[in-house]
Amino acid sequence: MKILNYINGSLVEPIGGDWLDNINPATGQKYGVLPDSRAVDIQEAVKAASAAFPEWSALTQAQRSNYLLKIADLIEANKDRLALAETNDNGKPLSLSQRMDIPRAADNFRFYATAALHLHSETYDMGEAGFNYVLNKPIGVAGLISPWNLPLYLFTWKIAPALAVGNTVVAKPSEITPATAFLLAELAIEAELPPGVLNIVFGTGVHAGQALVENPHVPVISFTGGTETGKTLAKTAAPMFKKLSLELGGKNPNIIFADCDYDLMLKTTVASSFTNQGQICLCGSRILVEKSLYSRFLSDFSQQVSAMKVGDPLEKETRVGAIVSQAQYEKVLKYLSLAREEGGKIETGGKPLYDVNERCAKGWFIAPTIITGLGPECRTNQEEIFGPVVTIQSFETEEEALTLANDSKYGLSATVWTNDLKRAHRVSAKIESGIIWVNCWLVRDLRTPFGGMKASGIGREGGFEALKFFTETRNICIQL
Ligand code: TXE
Repeated sequence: MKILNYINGSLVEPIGGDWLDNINPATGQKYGVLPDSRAVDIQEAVKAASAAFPEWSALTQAQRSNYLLKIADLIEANKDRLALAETNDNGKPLSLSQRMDIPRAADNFRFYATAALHLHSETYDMGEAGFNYVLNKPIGVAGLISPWNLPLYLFTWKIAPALAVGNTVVAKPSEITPATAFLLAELAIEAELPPGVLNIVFGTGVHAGQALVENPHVPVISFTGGTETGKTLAKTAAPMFKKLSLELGGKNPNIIFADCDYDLMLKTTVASSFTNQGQICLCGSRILVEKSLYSRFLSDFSQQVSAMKVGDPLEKETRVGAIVSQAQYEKVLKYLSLAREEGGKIETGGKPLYDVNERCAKGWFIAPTIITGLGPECRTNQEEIFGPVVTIQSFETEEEALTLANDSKYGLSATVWTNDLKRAHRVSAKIESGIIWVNCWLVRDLRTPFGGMKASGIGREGGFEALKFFTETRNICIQL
């Protein structure tokens, strides 16, 4: 697959003629190329987006929404092609791409196309003094940067709200998983989206990403990725007074009380620990179990995890696919060595797998891993590993559970398992996370605000928050 930039409605090569290899992590083999775009490519895209902004922002909300609904329909009509591209790029099981990533990409466009029709404003009658009203207007060119773990899902989650309320867009997907973004560009052309409204530029963070963030004609930036990268990005954007949303890493607690619905908890905990090879910022990587339940849980959980099929992402029985890149693979293996050095006990997994099948002989696979015997202060429990690795710690009291849960620089999501209604509310309100699931995981309602606290980022995506993020308000006061 030769991926091209999508600028001003056309598919074009990088101006400087630099290319990157696109690698399939399941086979470890190159299967395409993508532009290694530089500032000059970003400038062309920003120019096109700026030129398209007046007309796009002047359309009625219904006219813009119709374009987004068309794209949603095209995503659904091309779901098999998109799911295969997602899996070839990311290494996740094809069944997961089909079940989660691609349907959610269509939902993102459909949700924001319709939500934007209901974005309300405010007016206040001040009697003699006159009246106040608030105008929500699009900002201009939105710079959107997305990561490799849920490529099309997170890419469209930024593009849809930004376009819906009238901004034009320059979007840069992760260079590690570019394929579905390229297919989305082809669908935008098929939807006859006016040239320059959406521009997709491929390349690395240090070149294309950095150029987008520092471009003076891009007043709003939405980023999802690593916390360290978020810091770099904020350093560039802050002195330019850009509007900034940062969705960063997480090290999420999964708190299990003894009175939980055990079978539901066990089944869901396997999923919340290892879905997408544990490469979802919402995975529950720190499992905290009430002492009285610890031995039973450890035995049952270990047994279920060691039975998970780690395999070729194209095979339908596969539950755990390939790690997204050689760099991420080596990063996770380094953390497994660190866990051993810190005194951790590997209950299951803890090693790379080489004998997946012939096609995947050179792919990057790691057995889902459970580690016990580590305290909250160690690096294994403090740092985001972002792979198929969880630790288990036990607690005796609710206060101890909360202390362990909040002992993290991150604050993205948390899961609480209990059938005690009062405790569910009490504990949830004290957890320092932006998203809390009780007796479930990854149950998402697109109307809700999504985001973390502490080192997990700033700002909120999702729901009307995302639409408001991509607008700026004018408060107009009129004396009668
Ligand atoms: O993210 P990066 P990576 C975590 C996870 C992972 C770590 C790094 O722990 O191991 O982040 O992952 C672009 N200016 N998460 O390397 O580097 C880059 O090209 C502008 C959690 O994928 O943050 C890519 O498009 N852009 C996260 C995007 O930023 C820059 C999901 C993300 O890349 C840039 C993924 C720069 N200076 C990883 N440097 C989550 N919260 O879901 C890089 N980029």
